[in-house]
Amino acid sequence: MATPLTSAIMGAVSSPRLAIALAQCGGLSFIHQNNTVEEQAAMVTAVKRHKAGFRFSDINIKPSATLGEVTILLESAERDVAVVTDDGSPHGTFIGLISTDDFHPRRHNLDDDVASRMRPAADLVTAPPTVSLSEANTLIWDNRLDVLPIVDGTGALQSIVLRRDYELHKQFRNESIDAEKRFRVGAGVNTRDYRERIPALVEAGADLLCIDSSDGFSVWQSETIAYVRERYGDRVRIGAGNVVDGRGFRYLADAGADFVKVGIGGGSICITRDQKGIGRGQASALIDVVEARDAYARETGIYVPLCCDGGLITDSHMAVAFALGADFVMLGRYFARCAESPAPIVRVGGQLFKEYWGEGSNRARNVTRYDHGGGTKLTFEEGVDGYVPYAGSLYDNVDTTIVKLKSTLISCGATTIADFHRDAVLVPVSQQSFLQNTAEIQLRDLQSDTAR
Ligand code: RVP
Repeated sequence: MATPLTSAIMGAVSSPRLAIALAQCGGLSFIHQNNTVEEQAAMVTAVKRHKAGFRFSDINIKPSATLGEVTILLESAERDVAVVTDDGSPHGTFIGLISTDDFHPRRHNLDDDVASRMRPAADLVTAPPTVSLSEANTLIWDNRLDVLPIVDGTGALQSIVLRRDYELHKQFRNESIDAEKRFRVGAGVNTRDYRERIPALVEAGADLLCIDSSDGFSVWQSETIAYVRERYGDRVRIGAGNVVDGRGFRYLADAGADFVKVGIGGGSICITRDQKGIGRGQASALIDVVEARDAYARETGIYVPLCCDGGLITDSHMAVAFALGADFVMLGRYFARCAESPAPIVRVGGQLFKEYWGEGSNRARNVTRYDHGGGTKLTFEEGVDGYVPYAGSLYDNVDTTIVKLKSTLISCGATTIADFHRDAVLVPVSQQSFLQNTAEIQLRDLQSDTAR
C-alpha cells in the first residue's frame, strides 16, 4: 500500500463507494461484516468489479421516481446527472440518464416521472466492460459525452466513466490495484461463521481479511487463523485483534496473524471503558505492543505489522501513532465525515453533518463484535450513535493528510515509515504545554465560530 490508511470495519464507514475512493488514493477499506455472508460478499464483488478509472455509479434512480425526487437526489449529492436503472440500484438494468439539462423545476411538473424526461438507453452511447480506460476516454470525446455508462451483455450497469475520470486517473499514481487492475479491498470476518464467510469473501476476491473484534486475545481468533492456514496456506492473508498489550500481541503472532490491530476503548464512538472498565490509552497500548513486535522480530525474524485503530481524530494523532511504531492506521470517524461514506448527510442549524455510529451501539447491533452471550441482543451498549461535521471529498482529505504526514516525516529526517519509527523522538509533554495547546485550539475554534 502506498498510503498507510485503512477504513474501519464499520457499517457507517466502509461501503463499496468509499472502498473504491480510498483504493484510488492508495489506501484500503475493510468492508464490514455486520451483515449476511451474501451481503458482504456482494459488497466485495462491487469493489472488485471496478477497474481503475471506472467509477461505481452512486447516483441512481428508478424510471418511476418523480422529477421532484431526482431534483432532491441531485441537489443533496451536489451532482448534475443521475443514472436511471430499473430498480434504482447501481447494478440494475440500464434504462437511461437524466441530468439537470433535461428538465427545469419551474418549467416541468415535478410530479411527472423520470421516464418522461430522461434520455433513454437506446439513444445513448454505452460501452461493454471489456473497454479500456483510454478507449472509454476516446468515446467520451468523440461523442461529446459527460458520462459513459458501462453496460454488460445482460443490460446491467457495471460502472460509469465521467469525462474527468481519465484525467483524474492519471493523477492517482498510487492506486491500490491487483494484477488485473481491479481495486484492492479488505473484509472483516468474525470468529463465529468464518467457515462460511471466509470462503465466500475469498471467492468474491477480497485481498485481505481481518478478524473484527474489540477483544482479540482469544482462542477463537487462534482457531480462525488456523482455519485459514489449513485451507489456504499463505495464499489468504488475515489480520487479528484488537489487543492492547504485548501478551495479546504474542498470542496472535504465534497463532500466525499476518498483522495485529491495536486498540480497545479508544474509538471516538466507543464507551467500552466506561461500561466495562476494559481498554487502555491508545499510546500506552501501542508502546507496549510495539516493544513486543520488535522483540518478536528479533527472536523469530518475523516482522508482524501493527495497525493502530481508534481515537485518531487529527492528522497529528496519526503522526504520533506512526512515530510510536504503527505500520498503518485504521480510521472510523475520519472517513465517516467524508462524502463517500455510506451514512446519511444531515443539516443541523445551517451546518452539515454525517451520521456516525459505533458497532456496539443499538443502531448497529453488531453481536459478533460485541457478544454479551445473549444471542442477537445487545444487553448494553458499547458505542454511541452521533454526528460528525461533514468534511467533503475523501480525495481532498486524504491528500492533505498525506502531505502533512510526509512533512512530519521530513521534519524528523525520515523518508520511510521504517526510518520514522527509528528516528522520531517523542518527549513527554508538561501539563503547562498541554494546557497551552488546548487553549490555543479552543481559541482557534472560537475565532472560526465567530467568523462563521
Ligand atoms: P475512530 O477512528 O476513533 O472513530 O475509531 C474507530 C474504531 O473504533 C473502529 O475501527 C473500532 O475498532 C472501534 N469501534 C467501532 N465501534 C465501536 C463501538 O461501538 N464501541 N468501537
